[in-house]
Amino acid sequence: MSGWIDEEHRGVRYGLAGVSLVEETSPFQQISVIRSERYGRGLLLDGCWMTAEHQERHYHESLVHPALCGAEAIERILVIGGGDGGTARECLRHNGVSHLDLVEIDGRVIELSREHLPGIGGSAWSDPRFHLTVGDGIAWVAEAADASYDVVLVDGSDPAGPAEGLFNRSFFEHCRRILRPGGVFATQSESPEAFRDVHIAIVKLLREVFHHADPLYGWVPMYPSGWWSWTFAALDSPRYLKARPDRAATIAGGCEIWTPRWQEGGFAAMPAFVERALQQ
Ligand code: SPD
Repeated sequence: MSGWIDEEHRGVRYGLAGVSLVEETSPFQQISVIRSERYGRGLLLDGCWMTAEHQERHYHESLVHPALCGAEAIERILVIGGGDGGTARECLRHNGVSHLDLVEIDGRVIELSREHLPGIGGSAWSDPRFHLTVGDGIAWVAEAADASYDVVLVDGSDPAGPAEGLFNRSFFEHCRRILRPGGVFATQSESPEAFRDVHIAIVKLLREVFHHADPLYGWVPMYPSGWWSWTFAALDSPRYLKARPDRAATIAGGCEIWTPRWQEGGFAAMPAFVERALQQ
């Protein structure tokens, strides 16, 4: 069926012209794969845009590189969610990564992404450093040993349905506990426009749980409002704010969006209403 495929959010539609390729219900959610005219193949979960071939870099480069260019070490990485493989792909471009665990709750998201959107995970799926678990990320962090990861990245969907538990204090406290000294935590933190209160609540909570937490602002064109955020946190210093030149040099040439300068601008671009809300 060809036509408009929309995410509807609070009386606004965010849509692409295209055709539906797959509609199925997994034990966790409704999964849709589409082919759009503008951005290639795309994935929606429960009717919300997750990714699309020709714009996924806005999201994945923004989540990954400030964390991996800021952490003291990047040997062991944990990705919670991220079943399309894009976050793992960007992490594995860093030579210093020797082990990456990806824990995705919905095995069908992985299978359908590999079948219909193979370029998003790219070579990550066959990389010997990549270790896939289909399971509950919340249980994984609760059971992981203290100080067992250098970087923890949460690539979940919106805080409803299976992703709801990825945004609360207990989950964030476990993420803090399993980080090694000098480690960095990062999560997608919703839109400051379309999910204003949720965005502010995530940043406030991360500032309570970690000593340092700061949102970076960028764009994901098909997400509600297009204006998006990722929040980075650390215990020892806001080490994610500035990219280490050695790490940046190895990945910048292959990025479409991310550069050290773009990153600094993204952290500086906090809108006034968020700044005021965080001061209260
Ligand atoms: N509103 C959409 C938030 C989705 C975040 N995760 C996207 C998955 C891309 N790997």
